[in-house]
Amino acid sequence: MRLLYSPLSPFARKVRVLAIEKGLSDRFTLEVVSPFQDESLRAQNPLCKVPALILDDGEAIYDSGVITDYVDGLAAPRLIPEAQPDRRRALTLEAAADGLGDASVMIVRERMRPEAEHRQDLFERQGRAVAATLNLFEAAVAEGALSSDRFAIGEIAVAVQLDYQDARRVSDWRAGRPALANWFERVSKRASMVATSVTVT
Ligand SMILES: N[C@@H](CCC(=O)N[C@@H](CS)C(=O)NCC(=O)O)C(=O)O
Repeated sequence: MRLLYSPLSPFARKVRVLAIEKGLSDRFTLEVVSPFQDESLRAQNPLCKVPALILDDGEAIYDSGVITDYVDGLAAPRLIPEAQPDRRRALTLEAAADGLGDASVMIVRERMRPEAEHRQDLFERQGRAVAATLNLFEAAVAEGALSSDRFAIGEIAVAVQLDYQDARRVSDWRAGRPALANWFERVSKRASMVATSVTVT
């Protein structure tokens, strides 16, 4: 299988971390693609986004949630719970984390535009989404919904997005969120997180 990814994409990193946690990383060849520069990606994913996974028979699957679902089904241990209510809770956590990523990518792209053209309404609306999801994660740590005892789909999705906040300096997310900061400090030391981390200079 070929995983088309960009090193900084938190969505692609979610897939890579899950594959490492499951001991499946040697089943993939990794191919770096620049979604904003390489239009050839559109032949595999009409949205021209990473990640995209190309199966051995050439079938392309996306987006990251579909890929993690497929990869999780390849081998035990299951990192996406199969039984309710754990399944919907884990997938809702993943959806919140992915939404944090979408809002953050919008902010980062907007910042790259000339300052005079910056859309303050975009910063405000997406900034509210970022702050509210981070607050939800702070509460989730306190309630045990974000666990230190397991590193399953919800935890993986949140961890990669928190690191993206740092990499792209999206927000000062640790301020006022001590439980989340402590939780991240612990999970970011996992081999899967270290192996996939990228420093932006
Ligand atoms: N919902 C998608 C989001 C993927 C995504 O937004 N990827 C970004 C990179 S971080 C991308 O490829 N963006 C290109 C674009 O928006 O045109 C997923 O979970 O896979």
